[in-house]
Amino acid sequence: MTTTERVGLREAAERLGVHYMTVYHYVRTGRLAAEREGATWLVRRADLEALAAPGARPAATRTPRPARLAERMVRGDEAGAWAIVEGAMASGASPAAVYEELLVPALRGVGDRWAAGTISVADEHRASVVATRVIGRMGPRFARRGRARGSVVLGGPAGESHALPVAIVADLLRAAHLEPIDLGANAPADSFAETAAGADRLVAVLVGVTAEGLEESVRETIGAVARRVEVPVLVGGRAIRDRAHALSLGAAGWTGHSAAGAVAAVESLLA
Ligand code: B12
Repeated sequence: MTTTERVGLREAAERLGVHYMTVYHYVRTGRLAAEREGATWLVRRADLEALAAPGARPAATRTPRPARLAERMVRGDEAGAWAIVEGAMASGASPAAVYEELLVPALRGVGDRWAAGTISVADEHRASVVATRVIGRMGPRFARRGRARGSVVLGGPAGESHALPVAIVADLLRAAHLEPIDLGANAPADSFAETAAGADRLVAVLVGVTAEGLEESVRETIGAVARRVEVPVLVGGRAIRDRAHALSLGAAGWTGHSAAGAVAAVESLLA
């Protein structure tokens, strides 16, 4: 058997000298990496050996949660990813902390691994799908009762394919008792303008830019909105270097590089 060969959970339990349910728990909580084939979980021999090594079990427990989540995401293991998120919430993490301290670092870790060439674009896509499903399940937890303090139109401009940062900011805006109108990624300039023109009690339009080289698209978006409504258009996201960069594109302000910063920027308009 080579280190890349895989075994089922019963055999894994025998090799570790623990009960089947213990191994199952290791898999569900992300301590032991596993892949699902139909109804069967398969564990790589190398992962099993690492867990069986003297002193390895406490060390495996110490693997940071974002890294474990990233691993689940790259393997396309939605149930395993959700188990890690649930585990974090069971330990007291708020939905916002799940995004800021777990999901966002995990996504950034996936990007670093892609940039380092250790995972492929296919893995990145697989991870994105799992992240999308996790965000879908998290969404209702951000809902607030009562009338929102105003609405915010947000999205990625034409040419931008990163929708996850937009969805994350939308949920955090909802948690701050604002109504997000999320256009997702690759939204045409006219769609921003049309949606803003029809929005009730609009506070701001947010344009989130993750991919580099979309300056012209951002300028067009801001111009299209300005022709229809008088509302501040704020620009942010990892591809916008600083406030000067945002202002050079015609924005009224910069939302920074964190989702919390984006929410704070809208809050400051309300204040
Ligand atoms: C998932 C992903 C994808 C997915 C997107 C799927 C989806 N449905 O969203 C896919 C596979 C499609 C993709 C495609 C590409 N990607 Co990509 N992708 C990522 C990855 C791994 C995660 C993105 C993410 O969601 N991050 C988590 C978010 C939440 O973190 P964040 O970006 O820091 O976001 C915060 C800020 O934006 C902030 N914020 C502040 N103000 C505001 C305001 C608003 C309105 C918003 C929305 C956000 C915001 O809030 C966010 C939350 O904290 C990143 C790695 C990374 N470091 O993020 C690479 C990354 C962004 N991708 C990258 C690249 C190069 C690409 C591609 C060009 C090539 C490729 N890798 O396939 C293409 C096409 C890009 C294009 N033209 O749009 C680079 C970008 C580098 C650059 N110089 O442009 C990164 C950084 C990977 C890397 N390390 O090199 N990607």
